[in-house]
Amino acid sequence: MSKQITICGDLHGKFDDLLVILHKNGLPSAENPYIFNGDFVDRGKRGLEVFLILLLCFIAIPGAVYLNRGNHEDIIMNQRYGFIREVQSKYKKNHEKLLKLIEGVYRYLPLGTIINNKVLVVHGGISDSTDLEMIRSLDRGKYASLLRPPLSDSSAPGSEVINKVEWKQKL
Ligand SMILES: [Mn+2]
Repeated sequence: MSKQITICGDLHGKFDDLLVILHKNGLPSAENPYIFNGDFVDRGKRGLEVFLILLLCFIAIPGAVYLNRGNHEDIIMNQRYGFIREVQSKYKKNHEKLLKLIEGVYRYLPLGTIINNKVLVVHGGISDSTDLEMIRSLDRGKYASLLRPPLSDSSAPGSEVINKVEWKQKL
């Protein structure tokens, strides 16, 4: 088990900042793990590079990197804050396919990381009305965007209400 863990927030497409952090604080490893606490993309020019390097670390170095979903890991946010334009300009032919894949990855990013069963790290913090048990029980793959509630996939009475209550917990 590592002695320390580094929590890093809101890179927002600043690839140079990521490199400086890794240079000064050391490359991610099981002994030097990082939590990247969401908002990898939008605003900066190199969101794709940031996100791909983080995903690569996640896959290539087990236990080195934990990735939380921020409010910008959301395809509708990306339309407003620049990441869609970035991907379109870098991948003129394949941007649609790539963005579909990215949307799929967003759905499976966890909302939070728990350190030593004591500290919960989430991008937006929690409020008085946050129901941690409900968050634990969420099927996170259901949510492509926090800005639009999911369509109810059941015609059972009340199912849409439940979905909206669940969805609100994520805001
Ligand atoms: Mn942010």
